[in-house]
Amino acid sequence: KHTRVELTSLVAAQMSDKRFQHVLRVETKALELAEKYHVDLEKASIAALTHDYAKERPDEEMIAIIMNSEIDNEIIRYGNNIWHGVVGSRLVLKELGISNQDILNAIESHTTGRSNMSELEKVIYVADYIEEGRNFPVVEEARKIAEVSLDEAVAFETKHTLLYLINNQNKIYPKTLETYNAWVVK
Ligand code: DGI
Ligand code: FE
Ligand code: FE
Ligand code: FE
Repeated sequence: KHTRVELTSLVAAQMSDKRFQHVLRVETKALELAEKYHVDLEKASIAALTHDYAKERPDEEMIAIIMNSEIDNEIIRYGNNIWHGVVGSRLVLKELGISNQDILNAIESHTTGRSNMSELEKVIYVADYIEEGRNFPVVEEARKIAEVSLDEAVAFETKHTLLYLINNQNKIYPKTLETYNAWVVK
């Protein structure tokens, strides 16, 4: 088991300084949300620090990992934005020895969400969206909602992510729609 300091240097070695600074801001926000919503602080820290662990792996390596795993090969059509959480949870288990299933699920679901998210998964999903470095139009509103309700913050993020993807004519991953149907539809 790694100390927090060991974990931060293992993560920093996997990415640019810019992305590592994002990771540290996600950790700060995740700890804030975890405290407010009574989620285990150590798990929140570990999940936040590792959530983008695979984001800068070369595409060829990511594709090889997907083809040699039980992951549905259909995911290959969607690109790194969709791969890095799913592949990341496997790499964090194999390379960092982190085996807590709730943490691995939080890494796996951090980009798309899913229908049945644990409180830790919600904390990571929301913290990634509202960390202090983010500055898209609705982020202030998202931060205000997250102060009041974690579930409402998940719903708001899911709706606005889908609106953004549709506006940009991006391909929608089925899990993103699953999350929309579970969290946004009344
Ligand atoms: O890794 P980060 O940049 O910190 O954030 P993230 O992992 O939450 O999201 C990465 C990107 O993935 C973000 O620009 C939104 C995008 N995304 C989320 N759902 C989908 C998606 N992109 C596509 N094409 N389809 C989706 O369903
Ligand atoms: Fe990510
Ligand atoms: Fe996110
Ligand atoms: Fe992130």
